[in-house]
Amino acid sequence: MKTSKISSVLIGLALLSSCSEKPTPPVVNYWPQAGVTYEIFVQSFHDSDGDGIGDLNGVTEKLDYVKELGANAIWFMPIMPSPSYHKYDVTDYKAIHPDYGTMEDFKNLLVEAHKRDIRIVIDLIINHSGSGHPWFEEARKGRDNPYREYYVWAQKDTIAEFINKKVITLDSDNIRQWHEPGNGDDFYYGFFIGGMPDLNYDSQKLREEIYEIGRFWLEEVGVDGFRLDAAKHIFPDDRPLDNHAFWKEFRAKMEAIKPDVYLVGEVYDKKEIVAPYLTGLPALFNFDFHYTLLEALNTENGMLLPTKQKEILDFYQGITPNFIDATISSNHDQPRLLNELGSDPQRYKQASAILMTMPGAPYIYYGEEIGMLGLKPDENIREPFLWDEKEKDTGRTSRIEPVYTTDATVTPLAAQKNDPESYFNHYKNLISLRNTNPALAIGTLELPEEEFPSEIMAYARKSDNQEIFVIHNLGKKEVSVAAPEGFNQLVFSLGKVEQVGDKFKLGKNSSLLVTK
Ligand SMILES: [Ca+2]
Repeated sequence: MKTSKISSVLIGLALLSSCSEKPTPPVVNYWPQAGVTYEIFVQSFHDSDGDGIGDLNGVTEKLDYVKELGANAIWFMPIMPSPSYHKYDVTDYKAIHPDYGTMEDFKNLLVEAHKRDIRIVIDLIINHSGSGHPWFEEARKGRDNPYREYYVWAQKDTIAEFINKKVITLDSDNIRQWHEPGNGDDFYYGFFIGGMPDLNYDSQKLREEIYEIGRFWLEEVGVDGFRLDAAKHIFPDDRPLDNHAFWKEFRAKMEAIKPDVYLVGEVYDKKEIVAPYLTGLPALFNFDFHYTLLEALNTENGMLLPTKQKEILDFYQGITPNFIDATISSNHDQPRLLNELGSDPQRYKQASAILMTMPGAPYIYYGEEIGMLGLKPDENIREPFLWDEKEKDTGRTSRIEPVYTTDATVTPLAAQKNDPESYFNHYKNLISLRNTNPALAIGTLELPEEEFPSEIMAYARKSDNQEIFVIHNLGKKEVSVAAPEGFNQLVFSLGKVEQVGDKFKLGKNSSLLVTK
């Protein structure tokens, strides 16, 4: 336990018995059920060859860093050939983008990651291809082309009313979903943009191609799993049952190749829409968690998140007991978390303390652990990681010109490592805490029976042999609260915490974890 790290911020916890006599509990790898996954945008992470573009060898050089942070897995945003900087419009499903390196580089990365017990999950974008994919180049040639059925086509007259229909959803602000290919009267369907034509899953031939791509990466290359982009859009919104059935089939095909394959899906919606996908996609991102966390912190509404999270978990449990709740506090599509929290460092630290002490399998978006900044457009929430001061930072990438994360606004990692109060050490301590306390990793979530002031977030985490009670003061003012009887042994604290009699005084955005 991290008693030495927290002693400087703890005042007068005289009645708490000391944790120092106890042996350090073992570090357990709880992935995939409850371990931590680190999301990397390769281009902005670490450059190994001096061309300014982050690359796979650059990631390999930083695997020890990922290990030090305490993450058990990495999710790579797209690494396949694609014309865009973000690479979500794939033109070759069985290759590595040349800017990122070679297939040999990637296989070497896998070997080195696995040596360190780090699993590798890659983005697989199969809702749509890029319009530059050879399948689409062929398909657009005409109705008789053998690849025509890989995409979704409609004769112009039959979709007249849809052509200019304005559709805005949570994950797309596209205003037009039917696009003109430039020849003939047929339009093609592209949910996001014209450059991303949707693949047609009514075509058995297309399905077989996709399963073969899955086999290639799992069997020939050796990845541990996939993050499935836009999983809700395989079929249009009025065909949810076909969507659920497709993912069940996809899972069965992938498990036949690799029984322990990890599949995490992006279904950007509320729990009622998300939950039915659990039968096909055993892990799903919890976007409600992200939004509710922000709302709770920004409105100082203590029980909003635990209540919501309990509701979600109970709802999922009703669908299947075997699911992985992939919790997030930010990702590559959201403004950086520190910006979302009013650039308040203490509130920011508390957000990660909440993420890491709640149930689920938390994801950390690269750079959050050093407090990177960024607002939309998307390029600016995907800025270069700061390894060291600019003059000394040989691995810093330069393909994206930073607007928000610069040496003037964010302390580079090298300096943060030496500061026990830094964001980096805060994240590292929290992950370590989670990986050494089974209640925090795999325990149930229990809401308290006691009433607390409105700005107090309180919950218990309970595993077979351990129970931890968690209290966060989301407010700006000091609040005095009592932990349940018998919970007098300190596990962790953040901010100003003071024990007075049988109560705890918690300062602004401070947190306390106690056990019996
Ligand atoms: Ca490079």
